[in-house]
Amino acid sequence: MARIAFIVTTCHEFEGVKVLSSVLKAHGHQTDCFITAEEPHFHEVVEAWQPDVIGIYATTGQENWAKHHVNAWRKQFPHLRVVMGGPHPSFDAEVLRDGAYVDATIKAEGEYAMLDLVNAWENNNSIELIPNVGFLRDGEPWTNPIRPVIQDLDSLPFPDVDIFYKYPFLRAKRVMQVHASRGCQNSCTYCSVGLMKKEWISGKVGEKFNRVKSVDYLVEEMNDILARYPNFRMVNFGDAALNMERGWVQEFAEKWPEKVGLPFACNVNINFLDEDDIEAMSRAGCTSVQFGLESGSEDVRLRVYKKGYTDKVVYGIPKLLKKYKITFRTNNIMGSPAETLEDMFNTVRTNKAIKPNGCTVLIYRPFKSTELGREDFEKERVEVGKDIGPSLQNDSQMRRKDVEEVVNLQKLFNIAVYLPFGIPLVKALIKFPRNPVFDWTLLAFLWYQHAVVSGYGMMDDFRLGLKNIGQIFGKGGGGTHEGEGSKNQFLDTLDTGQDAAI
Ligand code: B12
Ligand code: SF4
Repeated sequence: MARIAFIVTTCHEFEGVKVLSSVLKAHGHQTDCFITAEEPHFHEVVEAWQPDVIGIYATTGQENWAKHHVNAWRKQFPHLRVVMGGPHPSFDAEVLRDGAYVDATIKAEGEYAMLDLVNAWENNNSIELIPNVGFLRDGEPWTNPIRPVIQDLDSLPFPDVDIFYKYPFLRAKRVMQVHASRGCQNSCTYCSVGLMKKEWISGKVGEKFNRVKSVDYLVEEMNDILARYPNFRMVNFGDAALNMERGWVQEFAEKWPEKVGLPFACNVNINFLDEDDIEAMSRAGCTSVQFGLESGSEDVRLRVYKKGYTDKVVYGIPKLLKKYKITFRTNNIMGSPAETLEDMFNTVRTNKAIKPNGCTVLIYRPFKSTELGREDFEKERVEVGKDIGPSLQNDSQMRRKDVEEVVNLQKLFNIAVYLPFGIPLVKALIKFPRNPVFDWTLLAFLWYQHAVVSGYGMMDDFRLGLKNIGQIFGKGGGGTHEGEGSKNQFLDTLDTGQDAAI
């Protein structure tokens, strides 16, 4: 039996970590999770738990936040092993070069790779043949071929919520985070999902990247959680799209109201949504949805981002959502190489026309794990040394003459959309240097949209924002904790729930 401590730096119940934990527990190991913002004495608390293995979850920009902690823990526990998983090491295993920090990485879905890895470490066996595992081979980072993604999500034990709900704040808040599926129907060029599909799927007939839990499994999972944590008043589905599989929402609408009965918010893929689905979702208790508009230009949306949403769909679905009294938020991208500043104002105009209840606006970030990001690096469109922290809300890494105006427009976007003379006003304002008023304007809108439109509740969302503010405006390693690379960090990801468009 090994003791595995997951460490995360965002106050959020992560589906991936929950499932890894439940699989490890089912095989006799002990696990816990430690969130920086929830532990005033984070370093000491992890140390006191005496882990054998530390598991770090990282998106790009977050990969180094735990370095100084690990260096110190290693002195206490010479046998300690450290593994990093999640989107960043799934595509970039360079972190392995610092052997004092990370011993192994895991690419793609981690449940059984992590189990094999922990077992191998425990029994002093070699890790070199374990699928999905990365390690230093002859001084160079190397990742083994991966095993197929888990086809039957119902074969997994229920996600281990206890490691997150041990924290009073997470279990007492209004909204519970749940996942009903994995994958995504789209392959947007600015998102890592496209490469996941290329690299994680072998091409065998019938192998699926988009998978759903059965409605029966989901309902049972929910009731298992609610029996122990009865305070939740609402559910937020974190999946890229709740309508991941045709027909699923219809069955869901039959069973959810009677067997669970909580209202919910979710992301939707508007290409696979018709009036019957929207009616079913409304009947099931859906109060609010989000979808990625990304650009007001159909050409950019279809040709550059490969989002697949035509103007007909973008203008048509909101009318149906309004008919069934479901509020909606759009996700929008500012500052990609495909757009001029004027194009970005066209995104404002499209939002004005379709009248969402809120607009989430993220700054384009070139990930090397995306089609568009790779092209940006190849064509030297990226200011490589510029530290923008882990978030997509703070700053731009693109080389463009109008970069400051783009970043200011992201902060003031909602003013442009919702004030009658918003566009000329914001056109004038973005010429000023970035300042705290612009940053607080962004936060105020984010707060309102989460709290009111998506139903998180004012106080919960305010507290969640404070706990997570570090990664919105933070630089360096991206952590809400004291230590190297985190001096500037205070809030993290207020954007909980805007998954589909990140
Ligand atoms: C839901 C979601 C969110 C949610 C929940 C976050 C989460 N990570 O669960 C919220 C809204 C909070 C969010 C926020 C952000 N997200 Co997000 N998000 C997603 C989304 C849509 C689904 C992720 C998911 O839940 N998958 C299902 C679960 C089961 O898989 P998983 O979490 O990846 O976990 C598996 C493996 O990664 C691995 N694993 C996970 N953790 C660990 C830990 C260890 C130790 C090991 C060994 C393995 C391991 O095993 C797990 C089980 O198989 C993806 C896009 C997509 N469709 O995949 C983007 C995605 C992950 N997000 C992304 C980004 C950029 C962000 C933000 C930085 C955006 C921002 N605010 O500026 C923040 C970062 C927050 C954070 N600290 O992680 C990027 C990451 C790209 C990259 N190269 O890093 C993605 C890939 C989308 C994209 N644009 O490409 N996000
Ligand atoms: S951006 Fe959203 S919709 Fe597009 S591929 Fe990524 S998760 Fe799917």
